[in-house]
Amino acid sequence: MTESQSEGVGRPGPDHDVIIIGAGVCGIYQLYRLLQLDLAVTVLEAGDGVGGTWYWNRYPGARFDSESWTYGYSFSKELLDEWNWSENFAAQPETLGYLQHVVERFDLERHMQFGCKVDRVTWNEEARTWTVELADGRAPTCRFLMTAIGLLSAPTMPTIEGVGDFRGQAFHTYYWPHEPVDFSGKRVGIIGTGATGVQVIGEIADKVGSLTVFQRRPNWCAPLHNSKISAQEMADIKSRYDEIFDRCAETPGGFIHGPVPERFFEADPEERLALWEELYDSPGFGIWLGNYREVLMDEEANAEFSAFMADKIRQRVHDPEVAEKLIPKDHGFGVQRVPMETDYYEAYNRDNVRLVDISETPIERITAQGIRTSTEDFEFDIIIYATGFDAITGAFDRIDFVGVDGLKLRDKWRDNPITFLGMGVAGFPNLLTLAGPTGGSVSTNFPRGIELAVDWATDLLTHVLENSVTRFEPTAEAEREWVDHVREMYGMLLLRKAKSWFTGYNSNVEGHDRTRFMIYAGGNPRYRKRLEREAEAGYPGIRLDPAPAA
Ligand code: NA7
Repeated sequence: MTESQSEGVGRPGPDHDVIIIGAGVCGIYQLYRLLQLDLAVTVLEAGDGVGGTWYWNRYPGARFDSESWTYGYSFSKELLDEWNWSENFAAQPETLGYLQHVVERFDLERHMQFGCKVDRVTWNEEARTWTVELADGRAPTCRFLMTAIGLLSAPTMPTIEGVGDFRGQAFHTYYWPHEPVDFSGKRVGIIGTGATGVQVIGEIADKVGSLTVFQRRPNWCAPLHNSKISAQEMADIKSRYDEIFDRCAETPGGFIHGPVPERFFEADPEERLALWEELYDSPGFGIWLGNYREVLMDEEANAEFSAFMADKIRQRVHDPEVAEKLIPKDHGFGVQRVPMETDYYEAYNRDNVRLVDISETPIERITAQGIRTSTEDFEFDIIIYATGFDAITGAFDRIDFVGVDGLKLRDKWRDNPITFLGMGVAGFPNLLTLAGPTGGSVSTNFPRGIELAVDWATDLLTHVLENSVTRFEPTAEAEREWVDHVREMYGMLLLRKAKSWFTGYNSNVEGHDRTRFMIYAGGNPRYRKRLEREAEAGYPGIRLDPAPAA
């Protein structure tokens, strides 16, 4: 261990070699890798426990859309062998349990500090260190700073008048209480029909007294088809892990699902229909990511598949007027994140569930008793805000990043996030933005993406240390090239037009009610090759400075 490991009172140098912000899926693995390098590392986590996304999101129905057995870490064969998933798409408590198990198994918790809300981080040019200011007044320092702060970790409440006036219980889904919420006989209102709202609605419709769904824009949802995993199936999965991870490595999204090799325009209508029926009846994201590639790239192909999905909604929802309201008209299938559902559409066939289309009758305010639209007053016991996140850059914006010469990350990213490979930022030396905007991990099956990012960051740090580099910083030119490439990749997909978190759209955040270039849309394999090329060439996009002569 280096001298700087012990908290540095009276010692030269910073308090830590590395500070990682965040103890979620990404921070846990990064910590594991850095400890192998024998570095002095601490993880600062705002929550009271590990898990990140899976620590916070405890709302009813929260579960994977990734096959569970593609979500676990791949770095340890022993871990893979000993962990049994109970369902093909595990619910939040099981995933949190898995992450807690990993932390315990590899003895990681003693390097973590909880309840640490980071307010500001400041680069000190002379010392070549970062100072990390916490809300509790402490300010540890480090040589290298890594952010593992999540892509959907800055929840946003709707900007509706009167949100604070409601006298009943109210929760944003991200801040769901740790204690069980009693729904029986309760009048519940929910705002938001993204992936989260869709999971909540499917789960609680038969447990509440009444449920009123306030929908601004519907999404294209598809059946999850979750099921239990038997002991025998789990044994089979364990014997195939190499094959499973190889498959994930070759698909654009890091899932087992990748586009079929057949071409949409070469298939006749019967063939298309046969494939689509099969996908509709199959578990997971196959319907989105295992479809003809043209469905996500070509307007005509997309329109035809959207019509197929619209008919499915009409078949499942009994009231034709309600069915029409649930069919998106402003965007085609799959250009926004597809919510995976269990009994979602059937919920609207229940007598205790009502859909309110707030594009027709907007919400005017939240009242002490409930919600007032332009035509009606609703009374509730509980209001659920499933209103989403200031995605990807939001978690960065909530920390004051101050770089070289007082440059603020918030200002640099005001119009669009500018990074090199989604991993670093010019003007912010010795900072690695793991799972940062424009990186590949934010658009993939998350653990598959972050393992790539963490391994790359660890190799870079190893290179830095072996070459006595004390300051590294992406060049502005490398950044420009990367951002151009990111824009070019967006151009290939219809999702570039969508108003969704993929494009950084959020109507509740000033300046974010427009689309931005937020993710790397070129796919996991292409991203991996680009990262490998950079490392093999000795990091030409990053300026590597040795310690200045004394
Ligand atoms: P999303 O997908 O961003 O969905 C947020 C939902 O909330 C969406 O239906 C929004 O409608 C709605 N919303 C947001 N603000 C308002 C206001 N002010 N009034 C009415 N409705 C509003 O977030 P999720 O949490 O569902 O999912 C995020 C990701 O978490 C998901 O993709 C998974 O990867 C996990 P809009 O569509 O903007 O009209």
